[in-house]
Amino acid sequence: MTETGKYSDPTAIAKKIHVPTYEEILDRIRSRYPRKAKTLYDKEMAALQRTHDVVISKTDFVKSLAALLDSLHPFYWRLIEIEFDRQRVHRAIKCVSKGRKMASRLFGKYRFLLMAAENKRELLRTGREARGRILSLFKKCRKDLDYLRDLVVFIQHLPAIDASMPTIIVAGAPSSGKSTLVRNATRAKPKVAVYPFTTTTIHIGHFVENDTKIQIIDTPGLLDRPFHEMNEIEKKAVAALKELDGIILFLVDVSPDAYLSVGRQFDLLVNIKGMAKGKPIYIAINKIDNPDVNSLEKAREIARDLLAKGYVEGVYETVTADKEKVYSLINDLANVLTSRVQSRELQL
Ligand SMILES: Nc1nc2c(ncn2[C@@H]2O[C@H](COP(=O)(O)OP(=O)(O)OP(=O)(O)O)[C@@H](O)[C@H]2O)c(=O)[nH]1
Ligand SMILES: [Mg+2]
Repeated sequence: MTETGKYSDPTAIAKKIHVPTYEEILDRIRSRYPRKAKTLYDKEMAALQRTHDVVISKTDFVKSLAALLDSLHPFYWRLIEIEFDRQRVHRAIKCVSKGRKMASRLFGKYRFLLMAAENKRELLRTGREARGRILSLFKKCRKDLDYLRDLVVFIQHLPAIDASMPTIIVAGAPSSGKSTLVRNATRAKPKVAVYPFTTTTIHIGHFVENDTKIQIIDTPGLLDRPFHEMNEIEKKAVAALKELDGIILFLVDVSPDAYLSVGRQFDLLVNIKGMAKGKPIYIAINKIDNPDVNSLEKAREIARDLLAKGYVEGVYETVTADKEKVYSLINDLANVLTSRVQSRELQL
């Protein structure tokens, strides 16, 4: 199975999924409650049938949601797990699925009991009991429905990555110029600002050149601290660095306004190397149009050393604010990616 086939676009699928609240299910049953029926038996039977039909159709979403969750790329799971508990999600799915199964069973049982009811009182009591028991199955899942509803809305807004497309993941400290690079290399327009932590989520742009199409991922800025100290925004960058296939472009800000010192930016690079699961890393020493001379010298020295040791695959110097320089950098990396894809294909 190809990666594309395996991981279809979850946002598009999630947009077709509607998770009702418990109240919505109740309202729907009430709005369709039979008003006219020839006999009390007909009325009770119709009410039972409607209750059953509505709960089953309103919870039909659980099948497509379970299938969607089963097929999610690990990158998406990692983003989801920043805000949702995976076990809780599975418990919620189970509550609804079990409710559906039990509802059908109760429906069969009470249909028979209604037929067998000997008088008006028994008919009314049996009908009420049947509907009550079916509804209570889903009343129990009330919070689960809310949880799944929030999850589906969250998935609807996830970034639409294509796991099979050659990818450059742009990473670095806050304010190092990541979004400026993505803006200048693609048509994506992530926000750029002088203050740190401008980017709060993953953004995707596409660089297209002749037959080559590359995905460029803008990530939130990272600090050189361990995972358990990171905030939710930083964890989104980690999700991309860990789970997406591709190469990492690490920007080092050598301007006098750099948010982290050069030393700390390279400490961050060591952290990233640990997350990268073997993905090639390229350094781009950035903002050389406005360098702090000491920072620039130090960055060059460390980067050269890392390259010599084979710790990183390449070192560039750039100005992300300069469209032409960005173009030439990305074009170069595009060639790296293309030859990487070709050598993989040869191996297969
Ligand atoms: N001098 C100079 N400034 C730049 C360059 N690239 C970006 N900047 C400036 O650096 C600041 C931060 O740029 P962003 O692109 O928002 O940086 P970022 O890495 O996306 O920042 P976060 O999203 O906060 O992590 C902005 O004021 C940019 O105008 C450059 O090549 N040279
Ligand atoms: Mg940014």
